Amino acid sequence: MVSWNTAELAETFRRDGVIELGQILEPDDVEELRQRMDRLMYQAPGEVSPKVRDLSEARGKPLTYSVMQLVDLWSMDEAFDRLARRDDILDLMEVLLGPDLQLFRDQSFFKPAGHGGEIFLHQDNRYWHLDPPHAVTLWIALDDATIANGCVHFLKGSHTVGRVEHHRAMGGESILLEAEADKAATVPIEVPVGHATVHHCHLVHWSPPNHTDRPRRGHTIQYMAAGLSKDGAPCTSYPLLRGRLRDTAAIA
Ligand SMILES: O=C(O)CCC(=O)C(=O)O
Repeated sequence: MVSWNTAELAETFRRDGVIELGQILEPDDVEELRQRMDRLMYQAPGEVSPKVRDLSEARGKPLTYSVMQLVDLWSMDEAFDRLARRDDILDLMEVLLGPDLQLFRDQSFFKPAGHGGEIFLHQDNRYWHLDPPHAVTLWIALDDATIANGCVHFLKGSHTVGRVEHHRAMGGESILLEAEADKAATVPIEVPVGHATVHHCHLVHWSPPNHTDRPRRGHTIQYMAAGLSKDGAPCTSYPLLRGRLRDTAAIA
């Protein structure tokens, strides 16, 4: 259990759209989660599970798995489920999002040693279409995340400007989108192993390739205020973590 100065964190979150939480996992927890993540990502040594998506996929190019994404680990593994429901984390989420909370999803991002690729500049909600955009990502480092191995870079304050235009990255060849925003103004936040950050779903961010001989594993959990809609449909089927489901009008 970690206890934070939540008033200070909430103030920084409102201003910057991103906060640093410090250490939230003990070394033993990190080791256990790494092993479980690796077992979910690989069905046999060197053989990527069919559930893994290759975010480095580009039209007409063979898959390289330079950025591996696995979604909803909480539904496949009890340790990830326990992590998503941790009381101290939910207490903090209540401060940021209000008393009624749902789990939108969790997802792991794995940039392999040597050839980990880029995640282009984007707003998360450009992919998710949550309305209103009352959702955040808890980003937990399962390896030291550094500039050299692809830590996340943020455009602080950009969560306040609403939706930003996006286009398909790599001249239209990538499966990923790229935001029309000032990449040069983004700042890296290096995250030591076991530490975490939280960012708003409208905050513009990206992460560079992994040029090191070490993997970069990040596990993320997406929390939302209860009662949002996604693609116009109410989010009624997502796990309720705290409070109750109200309608969207009560949150806005
Ligand atoms: O882990 C990364 O490199 C990027 C993750 C990301 O885009 C996110 O958590 O929203």
